[in-house]
Amino acid sequence: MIHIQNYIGGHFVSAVDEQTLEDYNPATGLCIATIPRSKKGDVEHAVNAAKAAQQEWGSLSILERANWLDKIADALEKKSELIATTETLDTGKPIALSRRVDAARSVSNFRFFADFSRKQPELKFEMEDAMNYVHRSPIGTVGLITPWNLPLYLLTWKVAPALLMGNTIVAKPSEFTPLTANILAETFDELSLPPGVFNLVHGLGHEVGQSILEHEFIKGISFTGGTATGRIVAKTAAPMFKKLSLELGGKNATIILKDADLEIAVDGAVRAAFTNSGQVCLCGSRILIDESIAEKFSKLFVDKVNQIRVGDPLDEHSTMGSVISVEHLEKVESYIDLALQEGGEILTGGTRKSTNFSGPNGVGAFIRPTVITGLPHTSRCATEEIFGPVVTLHTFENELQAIEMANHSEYGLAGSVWTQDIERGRIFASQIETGIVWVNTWLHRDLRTPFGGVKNSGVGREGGRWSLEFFSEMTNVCVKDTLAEQ
Ligand code: TXE
Repeated sequence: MIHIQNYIGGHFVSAVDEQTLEDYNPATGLCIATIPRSKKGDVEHAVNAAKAAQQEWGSLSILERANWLDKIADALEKKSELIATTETLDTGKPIALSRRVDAARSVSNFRFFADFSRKQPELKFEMEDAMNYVHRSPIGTVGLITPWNLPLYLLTWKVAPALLMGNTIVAKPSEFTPLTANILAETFDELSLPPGVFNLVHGLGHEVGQSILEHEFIKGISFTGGTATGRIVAKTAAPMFKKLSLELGGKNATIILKDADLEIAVDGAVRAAFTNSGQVCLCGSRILIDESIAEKFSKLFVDKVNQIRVGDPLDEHSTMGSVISVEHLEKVESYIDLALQEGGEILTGGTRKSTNFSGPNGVGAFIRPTVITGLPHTSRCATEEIFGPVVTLHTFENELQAIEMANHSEYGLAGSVWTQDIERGRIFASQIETGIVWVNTWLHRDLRTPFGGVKNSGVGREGGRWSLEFFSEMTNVCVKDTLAEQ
């Protein structure tokens, strides 16, 4: 059992009122850590530390800060195995996934933004008799609030550009997954990042999270989490004219066109459906299939799903671990029960009760990957975000209907299209109302591209220059060429 502390002003400290929360390993049900149950007073301390550090950090050149990002990347890379193991203990995700995705991407987030910043041309616009220079400066102190599905991956996705652009930070990870954020704070401490540049406060969303949103000195909020919470964030921060970036939920369609290479499409659809037990906002949780190939695709898909090894997350051969908590598992199971009430048919998987499955060691939040068919694409299971290893299959008669079905969603984050005619795929993809569409692939990421959603999936984009723009303020300096008049 480890006792995590906040990291404020370069010191590890308890919450002001010494209150704590317990952190559990969802695969074993055991308490593995305690964290501070921070509140408003802790946020005040963190903001004061950030204020004190702002001038010095903000006055460094972007190249000096880029060098800092490289140093952080190097230090995190040396801790990759520790990060992967810790992430697996905190989330229940398979160790192979923690290594390949969470630990690796936490390093590349810092390295990418360091390199990317060195290639940015000076932003200027020439007139006949004047030159406009666009100057970027820090926002100041920013609040970064992150979820439990990809804890360090998503925290570093925000921390790297925020630091690069000269901001100071008050960060709050999910209370379900505090451990790797603590490793990040330890790394900053070891590197002697100037005290107050990065501050980490742990605790409950509606307590310390809300206090971050409400603090007048925090000038920008970058939030990733559920749509419902996103509404609270927007309602609190918008009237204070804070800069706001919201990456919220999704209900993404995987669309199988009739000329798809079935082997490739099945592989891709299974990855998109069940990676991280379906707990990725980009997961393909509804699969739309051309009716002419539906029977063949469904059989191949179910056979592939049945090869998924739900096991001990620390076992390198496990391809699926537990979900984040028993409470979340019960929410997922409630949708499986609802699907049956709505007339759906389970092709494989089901609740723990119906499959008599309780996981590799008889405890923990484990459930088999579940495939449901026979539901209309307008059903609750096909339109609400379940955020677990559950997908629904639907058929369409033609591409127009497929686009209508794909766009029949309050969400608009991502999607994927599978076809052997890539030009047709690209044109088809451009009609899907989301922020991201992959053609013949999924979660293939170029960090320079804009990342984010529309509708209830969020507001704004991060990634590449969009992150640099979000985490800075621009001043346009227009210089008149007085000689031009003579
Ligand atoms: O997100 P929450 P959770 C979806 C998914 C999941 C649902 C809830 O549907 O079931 O969101 O997941 C903090 N003021 N996604 O619980 O509740 C909270 O402490 C300030 C999609 O993780 O939104 C945590 O740090 N902060 C998502 C963060 O917000 C508040 C990934 C996210 O918590 C707060 C994860 C408040 N009032 C879940 N209330 C994605 N898009 O990737 C909570 N928080």
